[in-house]
Amino acid sequence: MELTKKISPSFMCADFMELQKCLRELEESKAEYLHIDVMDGSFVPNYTLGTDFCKVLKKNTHIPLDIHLMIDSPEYKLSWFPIGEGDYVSVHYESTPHIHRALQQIKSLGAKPMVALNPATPLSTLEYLLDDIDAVLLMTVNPGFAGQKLVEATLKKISDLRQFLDSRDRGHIEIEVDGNVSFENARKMSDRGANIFVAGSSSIFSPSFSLTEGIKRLRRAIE
Ligand code: S6P
Ligand code: MG
Repeated sequence: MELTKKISPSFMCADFMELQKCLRELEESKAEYLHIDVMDGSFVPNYTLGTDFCKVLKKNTHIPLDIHLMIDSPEYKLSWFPIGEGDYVSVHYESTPHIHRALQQIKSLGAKPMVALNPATPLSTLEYLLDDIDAVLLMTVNPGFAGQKLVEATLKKISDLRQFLDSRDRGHIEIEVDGNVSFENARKMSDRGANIFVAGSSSIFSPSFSLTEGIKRLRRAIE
């Protein structure tokens, strides 16, 4: 099954003094999602965007949100977010003993559940979750910061995941990649079966060209 290739710009990489301009440019460039990184200083060693930021975005754009929760025990906090039909919400397998419950709650809020895996977390963790997810987010760096270098072993993990899903008759489950998705790495990731690309400081958010140009270049790399 050929899945549509989509781009999800990472808002933690945007110029915070120019957010409105950035949003309009992403709308015009037809970005498919807005990737919002939420960190709690515990599951990952950093703080970033939060519930109020998501609410403002939700009110001001029609682009669906792609909320990446890097927080402990997300199942207790999902109702704090403005999520609904068309949005993706990802929760980390490593962040809770109740991953199944968290995914079910995302579904009950009307959004699409996605499970996220750190670079070293094996694919076997997905075996009993396949009926509960629309996508898998593969971290291709360790979560917590933008601007990191690719963990090379995750390239093979993308092909392994595609095969894992296809061999279990789950060709419809999407694969999102997040971390150092440069133009060059994006091509390799696309060839291996990824179809949602989190675009950050290593691709579209650059001082050398506009966001519009960045999205064009990234589309050329993944098609
Ligand atoms: C990292 C976070 C990511 C980053 C993105 C940055 O913990 O989940 O979504 O924002 O990876 O992109 P780049 O190109 O700077 O690695
Ligand atoms: Mg992310």
